[in-house]
Amino acid sequence: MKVKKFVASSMPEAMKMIRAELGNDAVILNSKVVHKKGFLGLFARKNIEVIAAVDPKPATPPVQKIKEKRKERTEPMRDEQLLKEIHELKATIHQLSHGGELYPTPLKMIDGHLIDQEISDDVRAMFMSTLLQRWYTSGANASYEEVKQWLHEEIVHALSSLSFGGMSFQKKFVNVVGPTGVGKTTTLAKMAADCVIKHRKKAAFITTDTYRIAAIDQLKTYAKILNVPLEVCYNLDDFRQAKEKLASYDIIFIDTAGRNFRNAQYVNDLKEMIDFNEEMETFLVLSLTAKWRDMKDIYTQFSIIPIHKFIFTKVDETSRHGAMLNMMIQCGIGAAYMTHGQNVPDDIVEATPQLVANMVTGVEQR
Ligand SMILES: Nc1nc2c(ncn2[C@@H]2O[C@H](COP(=O)(O)OP(=O)(O)OP(=O)(O)O)[C@@H](O)[C@H]2O)c(=O)[nH]1
Ligand SMILES: [Mg+2]
Repeated sequence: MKVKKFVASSMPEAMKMIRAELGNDAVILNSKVVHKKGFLGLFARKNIEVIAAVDPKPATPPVQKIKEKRKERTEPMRDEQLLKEIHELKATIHQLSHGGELYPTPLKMIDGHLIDQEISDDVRAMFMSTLLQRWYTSGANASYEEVKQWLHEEIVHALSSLSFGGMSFQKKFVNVVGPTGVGKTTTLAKMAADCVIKHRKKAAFITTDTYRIAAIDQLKTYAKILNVPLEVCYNLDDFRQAKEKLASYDIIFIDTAGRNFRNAQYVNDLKEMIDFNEEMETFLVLSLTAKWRDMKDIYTQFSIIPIHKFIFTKVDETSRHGAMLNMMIQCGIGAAYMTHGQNVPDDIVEATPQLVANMVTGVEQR
């Protein structure tokens, strides 16, 4: 880390010097007012002394920078004074991100927006720390709209390392799992329609949902409309037989029964019924109308089977979209699709980090 002291007549002047010498990634470690003595002790001038630092490593996404800085805290540093100042700065940032009251107005408004979107406290603190750093390094005079734009960029950065986009078409089996009534069957029908109509693949359905009488009929209706076969499986033997029978098909869509996710036995039953091998792409379907803490419990329950991506449904039924951001950041799993209505095959879009950022910030960007 390169650390340097700057003395200027005003904060904007100091920021200009810092940007020119250390670049836009520089962070302010400390600032104070100093008095420069004039002739014979007269005409003392007020100046601003700013200590700034920059990490000479190549550009790292800001969210990752925060994580790296946390790691650095444990490493011994030679300069005791610098270490003290960094700790003071961290304490200030922590205080700001937890109190909120001390934020400059545009950041305070952003914090309120994140709370309204039901972003969890730790995810919110992570974004607010990054925004606060950007606020000071950019001259501390950005507007609310500019800070919102930064938030959009930071969300895209934070999600950029996760896997996004629809079916890979690399796996023969596509499987949807999740709690009751989230839209698994409807979403599977939308995905199958896309596969048959747009991608001209030879598709088939398997259902292991034999708990509700109407469940088989529901999928049968979609199979009829799409003119694809449907096999009903009651156990792993049935599943293996269906697999053989449908061997000549390109993609097989598997519907599963929604059960109370609190019952761990349900997820174990799924393992008994479906052969989760490397040919299978499994999506955990979550409704945005659910509480995000419940979503987390659902994920924990389902994590004994390999979950490739999330599908977020019922986006049209809520204006709070923070839950999906919380889930993706905390579980380290991206999203395949978002669904926004009951119409098959229309109400589905492929998920992207930009789309998530658009929904959370309200900033429209492609
Ligand atoms: N508003 C809205 N409704 C949806 C969406 N997706 C599904 N639904 C509706 O949600 C209800 C349940 O959908 P299903 O597809 O049967 O849900 P499921 O997860 O298969 O349900 P179980 O098999 O009983 O666990 C139906 O009325 C669907 O039309 C969506 O994106 N938005
Ligand atoms: Mg269903």
